[in-house]
Amino acid sequence: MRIDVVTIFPEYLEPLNVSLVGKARARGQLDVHLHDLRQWTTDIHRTVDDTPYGGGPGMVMKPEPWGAALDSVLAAGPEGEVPTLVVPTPSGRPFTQELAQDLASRSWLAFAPARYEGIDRRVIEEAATRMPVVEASIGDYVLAGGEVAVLVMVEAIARLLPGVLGNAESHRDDSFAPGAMADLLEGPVYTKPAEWRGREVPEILLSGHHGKIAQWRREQAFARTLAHRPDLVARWPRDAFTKKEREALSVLGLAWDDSAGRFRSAVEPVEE
Ligand code: 6GU
Repeated sequence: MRIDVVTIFPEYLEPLNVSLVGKARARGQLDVHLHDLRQWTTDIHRTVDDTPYGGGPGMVMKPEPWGAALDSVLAAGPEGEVPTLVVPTPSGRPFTQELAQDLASRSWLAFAPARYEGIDRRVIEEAATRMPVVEASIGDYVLAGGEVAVLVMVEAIARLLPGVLGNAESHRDDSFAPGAMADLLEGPVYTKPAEWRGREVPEILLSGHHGKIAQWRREQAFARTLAHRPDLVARWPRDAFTKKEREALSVLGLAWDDSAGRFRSAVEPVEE
């Protein structure tokens, strides 16, 4: 996969040289190109922002440098191909595991992280006439700029590329991976020693009963999801659970509500 990033802070992307992503680059699985947006400015001050039309606080990134940057990135890539342009912004669609998988299936991504109040809208509109554009947010909080969001997205995408994770099974059980564990948070994990500071590893994990261990892990995942993400509980389909698992859910106070068409707490209503 080829990745281009255009930013006024290329040094902010240094972590792309480290760990999983750094190794994927060294192995040639990821071809990352960083570009300083200011190289496409034409004035002596290398200006990338200006005041917003209509008034209001902050500054807006000017269209001309971004337009020239995207032209240049397009021209530098494989003949006849266009990248998918990813624009990190708190007003984008949620960056989910599903979106990470979609983006991981593409051969070329270009990231356009903004500083200030954002990029002049016409840049995104004009780019969309030439290439697929995805505006995405990594969560319900506001960062000072999109660079950290690029790091988050690139790491989530890179670990899904074939051959990047050591063990091909490693993302099978990820929280949010589609399949058996969809919409279920992962439960607790343990390693040696079996006793540490007076605390013992749950006995079931030492039992060698693989069926019972799998069942226990599922129940731990149910409890963790209920505690931390009741919104995910409301997405569980009834038929995703065996009779035995529905018993475990009822111990947690969760029962299928036929009129609501979802599981809900018999004790406290599940938050919307
Ligand atoms: Cl993608 N950018 C910024 N600036 N803030 C964010 C974000 C992105 N996602 C959540 N907050």
